Amino acid sequence: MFVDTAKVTVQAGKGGDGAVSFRHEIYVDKGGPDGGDGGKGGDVIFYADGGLNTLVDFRYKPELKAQDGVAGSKRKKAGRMGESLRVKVPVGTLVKRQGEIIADLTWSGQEAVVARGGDGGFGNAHFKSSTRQTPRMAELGELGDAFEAELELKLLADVGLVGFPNAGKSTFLSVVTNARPEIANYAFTTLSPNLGVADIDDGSILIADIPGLIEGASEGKGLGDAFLRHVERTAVLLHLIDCYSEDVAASYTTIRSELAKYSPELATRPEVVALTKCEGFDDEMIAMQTDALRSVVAKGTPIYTISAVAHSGITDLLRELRRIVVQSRAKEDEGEILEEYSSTITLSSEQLSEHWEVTYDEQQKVYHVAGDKIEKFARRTNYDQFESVNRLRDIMRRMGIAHELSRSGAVGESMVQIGDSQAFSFVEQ
Ligand SMILES: Nc1nc2c(ncn2[C@@H]2O[C@H](COP(=O)(O)OP(=O)(O)OP(=O)(O)O)[C@@H](O)[C@H]2O)c(=O)[nH]1
Ligand SMILES: [Mg+2]
Repeated sequence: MFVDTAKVTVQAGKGGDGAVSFRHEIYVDKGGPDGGDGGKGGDVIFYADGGLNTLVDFRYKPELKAQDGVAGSKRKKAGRMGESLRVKVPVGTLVKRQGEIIADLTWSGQEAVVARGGDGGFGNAHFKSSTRQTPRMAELGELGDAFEAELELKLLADVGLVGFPNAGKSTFLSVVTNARPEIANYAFTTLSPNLGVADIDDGSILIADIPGLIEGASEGKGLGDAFLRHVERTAVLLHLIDCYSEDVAASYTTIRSELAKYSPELATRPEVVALTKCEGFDDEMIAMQTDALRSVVAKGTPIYTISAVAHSGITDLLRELRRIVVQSRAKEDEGEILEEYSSTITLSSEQLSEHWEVTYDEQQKVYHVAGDKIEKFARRTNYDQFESVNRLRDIMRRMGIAHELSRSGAVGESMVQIGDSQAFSFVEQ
């Protein structure tokens, strides 16, 4: 099992501002208010896609931004909604916000809104009442959610490379994938597992390269067999056998027996065998080595001859590996489908608390009001419009906040600040 991580900034769209406008009609001096509402900002939506298998793409697009909503306009015309940004992520991606899981995308097609677009502001058409015939105020659109999302993906390799040290495992990985493992002409060059994605035809497979095994690995010889856990859930094992080896049959059977000692189940995994470093051998020699192998591998196990250096035999081998991977994953899916559908998205929905609190800052001489709901109203207030600020004062009155401010000593010209919004006088001056 490997863990891939990435950090991306997600930014949902801002809501469009509401409009202030009045109907123009012939013979009517001043028509009623007809300013439309702003459109909602676009969401940032992640959806799981079975065709992706790493988060590597996110290293190159660290900022994911949805479109802003458009402001409302006259004749009660609502602003267009901002377009949501849909982002493809691999199946199995966890999305965290400050360490807390907000989405867990476990099946292909599943989606989660990870950042919500801001609501659009109401236009002045909304604020007409019997006492207010010509409202010269409109709400501002709200800012969209923005935060740094931590993505985490536990990777299951599709193909595990097994073989003696120096067999050419890391070289193979470096030739067929984007991975750049260390390669050298001595045993135990690889000390910890490497992972790479190989593209083949219209798909890709994830290949894990682990340190070489030797006889007695199961008793801790060499680097031991503990690294086999990294290939335990692969769909297929690729045995790489050095064509220069004097006894290829023994090379194969030694590795097989170490696998069986580690886990009898692993020993039943589909296998493909490949003779490596073949570019320097003639056909006769290759046929001899292949025959020797044929006598020990299970019937039906394909044997390939490849050269990583000369890039020969590679495509056919990858195709065969992919065929086995697709086949075996399809079988697994059938077994796991019920479990998958019972998974939940833990994205918390917006629930604003009505609760508020008033505090007085002696130094700044400002009354601070904190509370989810009132802060939301404050964020939507356009402080340049006195009517908008008056509406905010109204809301404070209805919520009992104004009463509390008076009790705490606020007078008409006292300054009040709600959340991080702009400060304003308690009573219109
Ligand atoms: N001639 C030839 N040499 C190769 C080929 N593939 C790998 N080698 C050489 O074989 C040596 C070992 O290669 P590695 O890829 O490091 O082998 P490994 O199996 O990863 O070895 P460990 O990490 O020690 O288990 C290096 O010197 C490679 O250059 C090949 O196709 N042809
Ligand atoms: Mg290696």
